[in-house]
Amino acid sequence: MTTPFKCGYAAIIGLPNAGKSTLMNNLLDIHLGIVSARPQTTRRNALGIMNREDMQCIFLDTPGIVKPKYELHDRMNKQIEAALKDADVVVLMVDAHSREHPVDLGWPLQFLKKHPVIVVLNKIDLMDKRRLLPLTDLYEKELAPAAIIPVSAEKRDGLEVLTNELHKWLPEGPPLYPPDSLTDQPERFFVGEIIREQIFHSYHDEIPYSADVVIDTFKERENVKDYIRAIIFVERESQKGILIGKGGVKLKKTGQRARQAVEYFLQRPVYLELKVKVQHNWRKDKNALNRFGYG
Ligand SMILES: Nc1nc2c(ncn2[C@@H]2O[C@H](COP(=O)(O)OP(=O)(O)OP(=O)(O)O)[C@@H](O)[C@H]2O)c(=O)[nH]1
Ligand SMILES: [Mg+2]
Repeated sequence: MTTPFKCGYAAIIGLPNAGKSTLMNNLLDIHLGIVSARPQTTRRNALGIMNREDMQCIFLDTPGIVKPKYELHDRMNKQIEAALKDADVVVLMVDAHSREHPVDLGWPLQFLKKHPVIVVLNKIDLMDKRRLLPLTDLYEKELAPAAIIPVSAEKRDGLEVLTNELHKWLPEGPPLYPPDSLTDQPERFFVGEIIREQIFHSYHDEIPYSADVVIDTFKERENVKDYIRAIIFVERESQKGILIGKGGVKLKKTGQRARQAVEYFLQRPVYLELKVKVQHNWRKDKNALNRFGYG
């Protein structure tokens, strides 16, 4: 008997910092979702396609579930909701190494009743394996999921078990995308995210949270490097000063790192220009959020 071809959507959801983006990247072997050691790194869904002989699994890496403090958080939650609505199966990512279990999921809990849920206990490389059995019991009782799978997304441990489990829960059907596609989102989306990731790595405190990136120009040119202009929006003048640094040195360094990461992603050289602008309190501003692409 041949295994049937399966195709469908898997939403990866969970609290901030659980390792959702790391999981998707390592499942697909490409850095599509941006990663940092801080919570609330992902703000927009990233779509990644895994192609196997017997399956096309379309992952949605979502922002971490947060209790909304301002409009940006509402928009992030809307991204999660949209992913859950599309999902055939939900991958609920839990940082098993954290001390608080079961995790407080809040509003997405109602959606979990409508889908098969695979609980992924992540970061097992950091913990005593004897803690896994009681944790599995706890999540079994709380959610009665389709499966509970311990993994280390970072060390790529347990990922094959997870993909085999996903195969069980996706519907039968032909691939929705050509089998060599990795995503359906445009390059400019990922370029903006890569620049934002560099900001997470290069600045401290509130700066990464107060900054957003909009790709203003993306010109593909023949015989010369592509030209990309990105605007980094911050909330206050003082933040603009921090971002740029004395004599522009800090921004230049960030720009160099971002350019290298963008070139690695696009596999071609680019000319990257970064501009910093102030958009007062953009995180609370509906119009600004619309313009920044938080639909
Ligand atoms: N030790 C260890 N660290 C991990 C593992 N998975 C993820 N991490 C780390 O956890 C941090 C958060 O990872 P992300 O993938 O950004 O987490 P996320 O769930 O996407 O976070 P948000 O986008 O903020 O919701 C990063 O520093 C990762 O390197 C793992 O299996 N083991
Ligand atoms: Mg993320």
